[in-house]
Amino acid sequence: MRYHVTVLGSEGVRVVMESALTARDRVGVQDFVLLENYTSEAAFIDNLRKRFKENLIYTYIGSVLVSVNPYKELDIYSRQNMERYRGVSFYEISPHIFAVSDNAYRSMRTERRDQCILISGESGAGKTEASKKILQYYAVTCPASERVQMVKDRLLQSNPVLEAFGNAKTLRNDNSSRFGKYMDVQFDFKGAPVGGHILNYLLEKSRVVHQNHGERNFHIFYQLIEGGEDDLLRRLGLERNPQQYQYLVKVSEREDDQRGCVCLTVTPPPQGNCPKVSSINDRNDWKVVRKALSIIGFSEEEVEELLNIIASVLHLGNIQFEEEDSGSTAVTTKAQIKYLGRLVSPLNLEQAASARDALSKAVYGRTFTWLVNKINASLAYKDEVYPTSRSAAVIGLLDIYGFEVFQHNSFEQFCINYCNEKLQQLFIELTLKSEQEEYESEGITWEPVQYFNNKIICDLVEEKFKGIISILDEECLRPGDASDITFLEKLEDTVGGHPHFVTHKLADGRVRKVLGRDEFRLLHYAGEVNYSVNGFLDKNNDLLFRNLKEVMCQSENRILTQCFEREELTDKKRPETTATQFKNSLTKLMEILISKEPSYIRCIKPNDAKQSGSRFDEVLIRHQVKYLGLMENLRVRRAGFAYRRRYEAFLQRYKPLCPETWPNWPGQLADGVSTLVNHLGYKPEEFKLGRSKIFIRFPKTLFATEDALEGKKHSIATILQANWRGYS
Ligand code: AOV
Ligand code: MG
Repeated sequence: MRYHVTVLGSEGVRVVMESALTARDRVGVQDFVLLENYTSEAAFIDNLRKRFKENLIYTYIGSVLVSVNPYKELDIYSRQNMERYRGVSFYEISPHIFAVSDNAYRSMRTERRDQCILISGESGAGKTEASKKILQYYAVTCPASERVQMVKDRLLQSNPVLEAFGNAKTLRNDNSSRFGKYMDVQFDFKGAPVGGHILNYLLEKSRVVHQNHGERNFHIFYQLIEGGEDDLLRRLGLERNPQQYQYLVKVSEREDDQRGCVCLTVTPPPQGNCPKVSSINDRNDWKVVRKALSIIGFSEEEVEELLNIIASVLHLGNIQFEEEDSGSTAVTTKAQIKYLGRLVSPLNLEQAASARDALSKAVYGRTFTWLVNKINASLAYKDEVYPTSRSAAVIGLLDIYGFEVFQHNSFEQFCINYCNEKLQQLFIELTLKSEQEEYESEGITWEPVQYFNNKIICDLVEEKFKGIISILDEECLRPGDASDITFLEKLEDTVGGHPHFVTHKLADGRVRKVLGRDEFRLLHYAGEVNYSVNGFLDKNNDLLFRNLKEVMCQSENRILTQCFEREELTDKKRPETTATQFKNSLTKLMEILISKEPSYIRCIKPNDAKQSGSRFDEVLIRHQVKYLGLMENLRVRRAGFAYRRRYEAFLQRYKPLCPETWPNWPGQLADGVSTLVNHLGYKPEEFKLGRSKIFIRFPKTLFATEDALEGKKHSIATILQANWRGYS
């Protein structure tokens, strides 16, 4: 029996009194490239399962980190563990998000190159948690002065604030990001974080006025109502009962209430049931958010004005209308908000309610953007000595809303899933490109691997004139009888034959029953989604009545006056549609990401029940492995070679195994490696020497070398002292 010591995160240094091989059998390999049967999906999933059962949620595919959501707190994110990963070579220690963070940080420092960490995976897979762990890692391990400490605090505290206003419970995730977020952390020449900047993408505003059954509005509403001090609630005119607010009750029930009511002259007490979420403690979260706002630098007055807006949105939602004899509408609710009294234009009930909701959405959406700007101002890098100087380099963190499919999918899911297509495309282009370049620069010949390239789906959505967004915009601009249904018809005419687009109409004129007459289906890289076109035109137009805008411009609330500027009233130019704005912002995002050196974290969701423990739903996981392209990723990465390592690293690790390289090799590194592997008896077909790296074809060659190295160690005491970090 040999003694094998591994550093396995939560368990700290664990002495496994068994052979290295047995350990590998039990906990799998820490890098998929070391799988003997690397083309087998079953072997891949088996490895993932073995590790997941041991709470080893992280595994590499080369430099890509695969992470499986444990749905429970693991003791692997301690300060002590962060220190352990600091400055340690990527492969010398068990896989961890800290290793990826540290690696990006060191690349930034040594190569002076901007980095970005791209986190992808479907809703609930752990992207947002991952991005927070990375930020925490930098906050703890990077050097700090007093001023830097303030920046670190603000960077960290921006998360609870943005999550309060931009996250909500969905059926997929109790803390689902309803906006996309790209955050640059700016570092100075000493490697200290000195500033930050956030770009936000398309907030799902419709949630303010409507949520699907079992979902919630944005967290902040419940936090304020549950946690807000009595005094504050009194000032805001709020009651401590979410059920009192139409925007917080289940919409399906709200609609039930209203069905059959010809005119709503009294405000019926909303009967809906606001879903309580066991994983969320709104009262505690309120305290966290309140403190975070102060740390970021919000004044008491600003917080009060901000909360005033949140309260106003709730009041707005409770405003009811009645039909007058003339057919126009009057506000019947006791005018809780004076400015709404001005809504006297001749609208029918439905139009009045939708104007009210449009106002709520606009107010909330613009306040969210204001919030991001305010946080950015507080994070802005300011060099007091050299006011014009820039930070030395940045690390960008991308955490977007993950791919999502619900029973009912609308414009929001269309945008979210399109965004995920773009990110997947970037992943494909960059991984393929960089792998290809690596083999070329090392002078190694290899067989290119075929990927499913999802560019075809991106084109279907975004292509000029012919893509879905263009067609939607065209319908939005068309005067006359344009409607959601005419949009669908136009789609059928234009992209009906596209292999990734389906409607209820079959080519031979028959009807496909599984799809409604108001639906189209997209065959996304990550799966099929049926979208209902209802509301597409309105959501894309995102218009607000001019008189409502005017009223907002006159508001005394200083945040609102910044959100609704007077110039907007005189601007004759039609604003860009929502989808086009989103498309353009994504194009810019791709440019930003491409200019940086990327690292990847691919998040996987183990089950749909948000359940901890060992629920490893194989069907669900296989699906994700497939669409994330992990098997292709692995094949490209191997391209015939299981393992590669820079000469100096390889020599440093294995030089004790050869008398000529121990303790030091005096000559060229390549010659040293050559001498070493000859001594170890590597056969010519087992390896190749590139320009700066050795490429090893089979995992077993490397395992044999690892075992030989281990054999060199004489006793457990020696091993423990050396704190040997080996393959788990
Ligand atoms: P997402 O960001 O990928 O979904 P989250 O990061 O919000 O998903 O993760 C969902 C939930 O899973 C979290 O609230 C945690 O309870 C749990 N979780 C995720 N990662 C970890 C971890 N490393 N350790 C412990 N628990 C974890 V979305 O924003 O919906 O696309 O849009
Ligand atoms: Mg998220």
